[in-house]
Amino acid sequence: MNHLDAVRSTTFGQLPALLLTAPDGAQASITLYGAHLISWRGADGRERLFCSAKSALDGSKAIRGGVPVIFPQFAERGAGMRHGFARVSTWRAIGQGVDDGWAFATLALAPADLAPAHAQAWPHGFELALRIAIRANELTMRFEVRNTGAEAFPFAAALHTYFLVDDIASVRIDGVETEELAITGKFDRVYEGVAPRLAMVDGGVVLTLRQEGFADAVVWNPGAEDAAALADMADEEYRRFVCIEPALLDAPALEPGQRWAGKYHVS
Ligand code: TA6
Repeated sequence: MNHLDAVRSTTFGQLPALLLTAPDGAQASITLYGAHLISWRGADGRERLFCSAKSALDGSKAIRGGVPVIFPQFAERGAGMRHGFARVSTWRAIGQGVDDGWAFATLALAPADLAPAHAQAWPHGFELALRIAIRANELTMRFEVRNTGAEAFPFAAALHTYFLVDDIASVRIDGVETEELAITGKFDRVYEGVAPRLAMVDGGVVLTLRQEGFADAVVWNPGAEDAAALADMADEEYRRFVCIEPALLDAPALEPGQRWAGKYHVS
């Protein structure tokens, strides 16, 4: 494969997107809207990310599935918009290519990229960079936050990953609790200070999840009732995913000129 074919411009729904293809055949799609990793297939050809059949794919609402980037606020833990503006802003592609067999793309977001209402509501100087790379059956994401302004700002960050599973009833998660965790209904829990290595077991598939810089993790599945109440999720779709999210929920304020970076590796 020609390296020029490693990253192609495409569309996902109505959204401009990048299609990454590693030399070994691993593939990923990333929309500029949200810098949202929407599909990831390892070299084994298996899709690993869930995306709802009812998700908006036109930029009118955050995508329901894939890996929403949560910044600068997690959920309703703050006075700003729920889960922050990063997932509903259009990022810029600033780098792409192949490095040591990894196909990668880097996307960036700064205040000038924001809708005026978002920039007004969060008036800080910042630069975000998200680098997504794939090779074989591995995915890495590196999320960097830089304070380019004159004042410190508090922030939270998360990669709200929706893993595609065969059946939520048979999923087991290792590393968040003292015993293996099974999801038997609606589940929404924040784990502060988690082990840097977690595992998700779904039938015969074991995904190893490693995080660095992200001190916390969140596990979520809406269960039948909450899923039915979500306009952008089909009633039975809650069976097909679990969100396991590397997160940083109580970071110290980022001082002017400082940067924070979190890494996530799935294999
Ligand atoms: O990460 C878990 C969570 O905060 C849940 O409480 C749940 O509602 C989910 O995120 C989805 O949030 P959203 O704003 O995308 O509907």
